Amino acid sequence: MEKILFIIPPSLTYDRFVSPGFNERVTVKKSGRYGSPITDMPIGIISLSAYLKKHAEVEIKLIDFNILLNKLDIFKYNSFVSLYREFLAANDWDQYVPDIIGISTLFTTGYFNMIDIADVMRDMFPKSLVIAGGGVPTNMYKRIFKESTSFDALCFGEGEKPLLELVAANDKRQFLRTHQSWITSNKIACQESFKYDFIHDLDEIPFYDYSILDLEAYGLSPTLTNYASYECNSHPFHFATSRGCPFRCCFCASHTVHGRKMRYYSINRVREDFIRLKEEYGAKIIGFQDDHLIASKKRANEIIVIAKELKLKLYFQNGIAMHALDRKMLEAMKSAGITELVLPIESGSNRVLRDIMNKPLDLSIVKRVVDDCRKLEIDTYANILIGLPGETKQDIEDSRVFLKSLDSTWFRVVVATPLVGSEMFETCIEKKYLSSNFIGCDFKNAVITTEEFTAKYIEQTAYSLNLELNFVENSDFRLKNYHCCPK
Ligand code: B12
Repeated sequence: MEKILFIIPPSLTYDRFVSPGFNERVTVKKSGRYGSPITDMPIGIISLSAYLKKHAEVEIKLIDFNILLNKLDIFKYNSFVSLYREFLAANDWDQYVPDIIGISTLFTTGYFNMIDIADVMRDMFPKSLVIAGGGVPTNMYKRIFKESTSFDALCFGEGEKPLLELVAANDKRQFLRTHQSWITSNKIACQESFKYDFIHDLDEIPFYDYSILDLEAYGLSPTLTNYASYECNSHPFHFATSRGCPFRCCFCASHTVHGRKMRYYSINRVREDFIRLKEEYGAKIIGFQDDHLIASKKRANEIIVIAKELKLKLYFQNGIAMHALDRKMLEAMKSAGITELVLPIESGSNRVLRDIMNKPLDLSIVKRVVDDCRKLEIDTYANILIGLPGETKQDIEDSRVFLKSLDSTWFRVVVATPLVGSEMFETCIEKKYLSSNFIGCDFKNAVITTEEFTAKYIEQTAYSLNLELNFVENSDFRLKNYHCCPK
């Protein structure tokens, strides 16, 4: 029986945790005010766990440091490293010697935490294999191997098949030398290239292994509690019914892990899994994590009908491609009890959408969808980004004027963040637009300075746009709509 320990590093830096920015959500503990780690269920890990358990004899455990940070009443550590060490020692993890330690790092913001955890684990368990997977290892492997000697290998792209083969291999180190989805320092030195090893029919992955999660703790995830209509007495269960996205938005890095071709779970599987979530776990709410749920309108409709039959409440927290949100689709959503939608509008300037973001969206569609949602009493949360390379102050002004005329319920205005793996990141590197702290950056903390604007200007403009669109010009006030949001 192979023992596998998965670890999820804190997804924000220590500095951001102990001194959150003025414009960030904070968590209050007995010892003070701290940044607020987001804790959606880690679908990648519960998918890997389910797949391994189906095909191999494994014992799987998980430590999610974001959950731990949220649960601590008092934070007394002068670094995350002291937290890791004390937590592992206090909970007897040093007695549990895993064969494989797998760190999952999806976000650039978790980069240094991942390196520190690998170093701590290497020190505690010199004989275990230390590996990592997710968007950060896939895109930053050269830098990781330069900065740390603690990793045996990094996974390129999705991990189900590569990890299963690693678990099954008798000589694991030899296997890592030969398989093309495993990145090692030697292969980098020999300039070898790496390949994805995707599962094409997602039905091959069994029901996600929710059993390894501390479900109640994940229930506190702020991504859903942010919604006005969220009912605190119920648990969100995260789920993805597809992988991949064909679009080429310049700010997105998701394709570097999942590719651009859509892959799906069958509708029957979605139904079976929803029923199981309901019956085994008492699920009432599903939080979708698909990048492009509405790639097929017919399929999306079928999913909505299933949820309606099963009386499950649905949240689409990543937003839904707006061109697919025609009146019929919105009506179907409303009749299934959907009372809010995140709209990935991204900019109120057609020039920025088309020429800079490569986003297949036109503002006439935005206006139509927002107006339809208003009529159907669906609250809308408009995602807006400013500060991309190539964007001008005039573009931001054009965007502001358009957004002020839009009746979206709320606006989430954030600063453009150069995600490693995105086209925007490459542009920033090429043009030397990035400040040195870009690794810790998140959507509140601007790091791009161009010939047109400074990072500080973008941060301040995003903040004032937030005040202007959500409060001074609040659409509900403007429309004299004073009743509470619909339930
Ligand atoms: C769900 C999600 C979240 C959840 C994550 C929950 C979790 N722990 O998994 C939450 C809400 C917390 C989140 C937050 C953020 N997110 Co997010 N998120 C996603 C999203 C939509 C889906 C992730 C997912 O479930 N994918 C499906 C599963 C199956 O894939 P996976 O998790 O990648 O896992 C596979 C592989 O990566 C690999 N793998 C993963 N771990 C491991 C470990 C080992 C050992 C191995 C071998 C393999 C392996 O195998 C897995 C199975 O195939 C992705 C987009 C996407 N589709 O990936 C963005 C994405 C990961 N997020 C992104 C970003 C930027 C953020 C935020 C920074 C945004 C923000 N608001 O500030 C924050 C960061 C957190 C913070 N600072 O607090 C970017 C990351 C890019 C980057 N370079 O940083 C992505 C790629 C979106 C994008 N448009 O580019 N996010």
